Amino acid sequence: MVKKSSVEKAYQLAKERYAELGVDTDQIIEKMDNLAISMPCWQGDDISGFEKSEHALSGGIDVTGNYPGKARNILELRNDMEEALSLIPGQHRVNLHAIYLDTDQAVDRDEIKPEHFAGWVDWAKENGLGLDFNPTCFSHPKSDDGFTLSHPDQEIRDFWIEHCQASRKIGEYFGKELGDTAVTNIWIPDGYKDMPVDRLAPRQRLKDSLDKIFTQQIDSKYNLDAVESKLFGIGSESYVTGSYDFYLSYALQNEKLLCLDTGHFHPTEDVYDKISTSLLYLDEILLHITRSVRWDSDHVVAFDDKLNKVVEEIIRSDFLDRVHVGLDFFDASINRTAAWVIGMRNTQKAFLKAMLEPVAQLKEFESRGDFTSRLALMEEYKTYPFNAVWDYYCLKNETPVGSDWLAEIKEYEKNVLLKRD
Ligand code: RNT
Ligand code: ZN
Repeated sequence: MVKKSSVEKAYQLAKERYAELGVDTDQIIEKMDNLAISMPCWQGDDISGFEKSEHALSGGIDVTGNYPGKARNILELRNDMEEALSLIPGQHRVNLHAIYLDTDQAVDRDEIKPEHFAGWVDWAKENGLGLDFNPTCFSHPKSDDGFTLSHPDQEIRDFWIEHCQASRKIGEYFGKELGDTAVTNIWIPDGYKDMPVDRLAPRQRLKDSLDKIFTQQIDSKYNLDAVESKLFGIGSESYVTGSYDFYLSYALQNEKLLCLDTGHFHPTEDVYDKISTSLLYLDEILLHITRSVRWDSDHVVAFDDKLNKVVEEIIRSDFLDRVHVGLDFFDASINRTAAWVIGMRNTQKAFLKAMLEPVAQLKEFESRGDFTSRLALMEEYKTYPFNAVWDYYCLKNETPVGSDWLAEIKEYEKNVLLKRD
């Protein structure tokens, strides 16, 4: 166990170092309270969900691994999330998919209603959480041929349009009930494995479907809509209807949130560089922070350069109010509860580190054309003692410091997870 007194001592020293730069660490610790991260519920059960009629995972995404302890029902999933959240400082949000409905009957996707999510709202209230939502346009017989909102068959398109409308009503319900705006994010798997002849028609159909979905008026006080682009999926390697250009244009023309999933771009493409441009034209964006290893593999978020650069962009331009931060990963090869803790804490650490940077000073060097100082100092600040501030932040929030959380997860694994079949 990390000693409380050593955390406090290290914090005092770090506080002095940052004060020399004009950075007030106490103030930044308070600012961290504004960071609510949307935790993906689907990490807990490999995106299985709790529909009564079971559907295999489809849509060109894949979960690999067979670590024991997967949540088998809503109660277990909630318990696992509570366990994870108890090891993560701050107040956060939970991101639900439509397939996580809380009901005894089989309800098809176009029939979902707020009442099917009332159990989640009660749970969110009890735990002081916000809720976000996603229509599930995959893992269903009507998406089996790889198309949903851009399907050539009008009847199938209508089914998914109704599902998305029903989903927005659930977002609205969350927002109203919790007094905290929900974000409902539309992602569809639509695309072709091989080269299409007609790249236009599916996009015309998608545009038309989205227009229909959004004719339903919903107060943005309760629900905000986001649209998520993708580069390719398994089985949609050659063409994706909802490409980046498609949704950037759609979001711009229709005042929707653009969802940037950090795994949905070319491996060498800089996602962080898209934030200043999109927020110059759009009011708000949604992030799906994930880690892609060679492909869009949705590994648990690591504290790496890619994460830090995305987060620095948000903080350096003071965009925190306009960026909804969500995570998106699903790894079944490690303890699933630990996966949440690792991904959430890493993201928070990156935010704290970015907040500790003396941005005004660096911008001043830049505006004076002193690029030597800019580079020299940006490099120096990378290794400033931010971790001492992070430890203290955890201590202050009565959450484990350093790796102490792991022992608690191991206990939970032994007492709860390994007792599941
Ligand atoms: C898929 C998208 C999408 C999903 C989740 C489960 O490539 O990233 O966001 O991961 O909705
Ligand atoms: Zn995503």
